[in-house]
Amino acid sequence: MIWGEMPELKLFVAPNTCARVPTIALEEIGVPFDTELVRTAAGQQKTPEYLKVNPKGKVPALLIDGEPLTENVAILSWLNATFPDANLLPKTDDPLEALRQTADLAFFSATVHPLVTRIAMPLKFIEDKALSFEIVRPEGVKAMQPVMRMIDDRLADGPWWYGDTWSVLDGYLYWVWSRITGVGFDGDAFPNIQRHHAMMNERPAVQRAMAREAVNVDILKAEGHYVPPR
Ligand SMILES: N[C@@H](CCC(=O)N[C@@H](CS)C(=O)NCC(=O)O)C(=O)O
Repeated sequence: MIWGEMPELKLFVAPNTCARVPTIALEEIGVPFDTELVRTAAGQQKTPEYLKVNPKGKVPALLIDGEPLTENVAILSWLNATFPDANLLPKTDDPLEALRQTADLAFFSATVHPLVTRIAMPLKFIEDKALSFEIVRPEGVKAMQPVMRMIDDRLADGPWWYGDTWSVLDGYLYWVWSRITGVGFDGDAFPNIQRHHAMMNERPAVQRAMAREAVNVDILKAEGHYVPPR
């Protein structure tokens, strides 16, 4: 990437996945970018071709002028550093404060996301379908309660993760909440997160990100590769 020039950006995505978070971030920035659908239900993320992009076989991956960057924490941090005017994270000159923002991203990636997987994709942990829904999912729901309690309490002080200031952490929470409530997580005890979700749905960038996702859902449905949340 030549400094000062607009990089060419391509994001590898799949519907309902955490690739929604950088999609929202890119839409908030307003920079031109392409998305490439990865057919995860057909195992495309494990093909030699895709493993060259992300050897971990996961979405998202961002190609920056053809060079891959993986992991939401890194992708979102790079987008924030490259497009500072978009305020994906609150501006700060304090290195400790900047690391606290990294800690917040890592919290969603390393603590919250694995619990989402237990709730939304329990079959990843145990082959027996009945047991996965009877044991893995309820354990995930139980472990998620204090996490959502903490987030709901935090949102009592302001509509967004950082109070009055929207940030990409709100995009992360948006994806988490859609994913778990989409498979029956009871959100009644978390009114601040529900309000947060409704406010996110009003944001034009979120609507554009969801419209991009809907196009990919239609493609997968037409190909017979779409697995709806269940
Ligand atoms: N730590 C990674 C997690 C990526 C991840 O788990 N992606 C999931 C979708 S949410 C995926 O690609 N799953 C496909 C698979 O595991 O085969 C990140 O934050 O980018």
